[in-house]
Amino acid sequence: MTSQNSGNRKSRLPEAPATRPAESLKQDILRHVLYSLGRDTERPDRQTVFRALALSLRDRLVEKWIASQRDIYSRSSKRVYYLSLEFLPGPFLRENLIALGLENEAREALTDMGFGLDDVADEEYEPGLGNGGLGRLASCYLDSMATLRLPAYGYGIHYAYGIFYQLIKEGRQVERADNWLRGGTHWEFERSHYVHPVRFYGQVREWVDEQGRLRHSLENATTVMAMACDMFIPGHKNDYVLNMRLWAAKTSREFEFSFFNTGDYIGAVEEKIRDENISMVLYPNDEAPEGKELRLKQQFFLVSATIQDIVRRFRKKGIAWDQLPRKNVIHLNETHPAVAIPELMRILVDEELLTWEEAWYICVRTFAYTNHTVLPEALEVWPEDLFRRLLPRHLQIIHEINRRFLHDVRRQFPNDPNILGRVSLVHEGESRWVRMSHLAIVGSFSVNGVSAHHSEILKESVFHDFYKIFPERFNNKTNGITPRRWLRQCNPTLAWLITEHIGPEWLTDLAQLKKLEPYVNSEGFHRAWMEVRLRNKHKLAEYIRDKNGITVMPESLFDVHVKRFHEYKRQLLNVLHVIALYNRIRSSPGSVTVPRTYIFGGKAAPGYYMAKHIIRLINSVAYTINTDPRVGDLLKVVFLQNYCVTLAERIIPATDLSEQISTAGMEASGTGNMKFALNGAITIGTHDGANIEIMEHVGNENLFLFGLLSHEVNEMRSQGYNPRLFYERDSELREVLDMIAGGFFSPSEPHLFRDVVESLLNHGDRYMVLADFRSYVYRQQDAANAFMDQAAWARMSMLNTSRMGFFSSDRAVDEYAKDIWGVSGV
Ligand code: TH1
Repeated sequence: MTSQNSGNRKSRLPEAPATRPAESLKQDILRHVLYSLGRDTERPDRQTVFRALALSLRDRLVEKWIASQRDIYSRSSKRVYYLSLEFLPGPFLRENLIALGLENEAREALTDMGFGLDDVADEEYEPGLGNGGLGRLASCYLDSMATLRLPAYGYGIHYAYGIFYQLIKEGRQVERADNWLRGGTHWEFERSHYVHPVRFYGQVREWVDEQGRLRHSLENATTVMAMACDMFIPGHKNDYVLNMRLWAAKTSREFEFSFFNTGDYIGAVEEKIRDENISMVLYPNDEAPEGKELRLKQQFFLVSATIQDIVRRFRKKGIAWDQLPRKNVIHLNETHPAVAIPELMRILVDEELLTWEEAWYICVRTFAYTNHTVLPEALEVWPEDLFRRLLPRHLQIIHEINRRFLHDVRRQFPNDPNILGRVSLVHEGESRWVRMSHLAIVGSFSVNGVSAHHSEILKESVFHDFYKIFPERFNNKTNGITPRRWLRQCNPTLAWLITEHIGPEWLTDLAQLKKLEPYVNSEGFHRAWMEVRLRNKHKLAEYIRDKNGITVMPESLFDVHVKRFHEYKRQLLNVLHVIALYNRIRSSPGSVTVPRTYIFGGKAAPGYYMAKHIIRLINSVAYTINTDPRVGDLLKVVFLQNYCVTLAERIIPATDLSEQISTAGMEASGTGNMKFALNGAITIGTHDGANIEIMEHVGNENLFLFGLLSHEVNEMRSQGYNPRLFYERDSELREVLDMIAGGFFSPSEPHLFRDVVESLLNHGDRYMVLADFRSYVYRQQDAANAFMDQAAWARMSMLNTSRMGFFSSDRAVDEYAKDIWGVSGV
């Protein structure tokens, strides 16, 4: 490494040899096969070649990362710290090749060695360190932060086991541990010398120091070490690389020899193992906190290690603490890392001896918070007792924040005494709970929602009191997705067709897709567009035949519903319609003219009974329909197991109709909706989350919206929603529900799905499935009619793609950078 160049943006670390890039890449691969992996270069297997290629790319990434860090340092830029309990990066190989501009070189190098790039890329097993949209959003944002050259860092947890691997066995979801590290790690650097202590439990000692100050310290704490594991996120062809630092828990007890001296050697080792459990597994609950002690430990573990890193970098500058917010912003992805607020207070007050007022002034200018959900059961709360036991000093600090906050609120709203109970950071009832969203709002200078509609709901209902108190904090940042992964990488032929017509600038300026619009009237472009789409559908059909043994027609309408299973996402509404179509085919052959392939995918939280039951229902319906000879090619239903980023990349480019049918007011944004539309699928969806903005951009005539609006949902509920009325009035719906309840799809266990119907008819149908059924059926008929006119459908498809520019994560991150973070590219 050449140090005389440090700080110079143009500085490159060791010059690459003057050979052809493909040749030098091949030499690197062979070197890694031999020296890093210890294998014979004569006949490496595919997995070995994949790993050697990954290591060769890591070499290039780390060089660029060091140079990027020097740039940030020398410019003394304000830094962004993005804290998230989840990241879902997906497979790295193709993404990194594209970003580094080495795709063709890799293809050539591998061909030389007798391998195909596609086969080698298929060897990669993705890190599933997130549940769904929230974690994937964090990864799209890192990609954009790197492409925009922002001085940013992602911080998360290095779970040894990510989201479970889902198997479907006899129609049921079965969970298997996801041992993503079993093949070794080829993308990251484990920094075993680089550890921070994290302290839990213990008691708070209050004492008075020589200057007469009241001091607080933690005694008898348990210490666990956090070890950094770094992964590199390159910007798109800009030589800039960011770091995603994931913390792995390591025991500190090696240093405690006394432990071993007691003679209980095995006991001591067991304790060591227990410490390392903290980062063992990702909690598999999407939008439903489990309230387990280990989860709170994980949150604090991430926060404590990260804040130590931030403070260490800040101290190196040697400037006053009140400059912290000018030089740093800490972004909280949901409330999961919100304990960062009392942790920074603790460091400033207890360790740096700032006054409370000074410390609070700094905190509130340093943190920003994104809310991702309004589901009441997803709002995170912790039992106060648990908090006190695990983080006694932090609870004291939260109480003091609350005391001062409520004091101010009382003065601001002297005539509304009830507001105090509503906004308190601690819910006081039979039991006491710490409300993490209230903590996050009170401790941040910015609170944003993730779509225009969602941000309005925050202001008008969920956080209305806070909006009255801090109106200036609330803002919207509509989610976005990275076009590098979600078009260029997952749909290379469509990307190529686009680039051929409008050039490659869309990759970093997605609004350029608008330039495609003149071509929607060109017959040649039409044909090429539909050929690419059909080829993608052929590939997916092959995959389905391989994995599920089901033959589907590539020419049929591919109707796709892939996302986490949750009742509010209403996979159940979809399957009710599938059954209605099935009944039409049986009762009046000829009435259904558009052949359809239904594709479902998604995981249910292992403890979420109804979500798992709906997966089982879909598989039972699929079996009945796929084996009924009267149906033939008109209808096929497929459940693809283990939906993940890798699988999404296969499915999305082959989709005609994208199902985004959550109950209005419940999906904060959705990001799958954007991925499908960007790839030319047409949306059938509700007036919810980002669907509304997608409609505004692509045009109402280019998607199919249906169903109640969110205020209608609220009105219907408050007037006393009676789902039975819909059942009684709609004979087609009645037949469908009676079949499910009567065991039509579960002949050997006739009562199996009765509770699904019960939840709709007798338990209030919380998600308004029956209220929206009829308008969904009509809209589905519109979609089928539209599909019959293939030229018109192609036009809609092209217009969707060309008008999706707004939904780039580059646009979203640029808004965060300008409006919230106050940073610009280096
Ligand atoms: C999701 C939201 O459901 C989705 O609408 C949104 O597009 C996405 O976040 C990104 O903004 C959420 N995922 C989680 C996961 C947990 C807790 C809350 C949410 S909200 C664990």
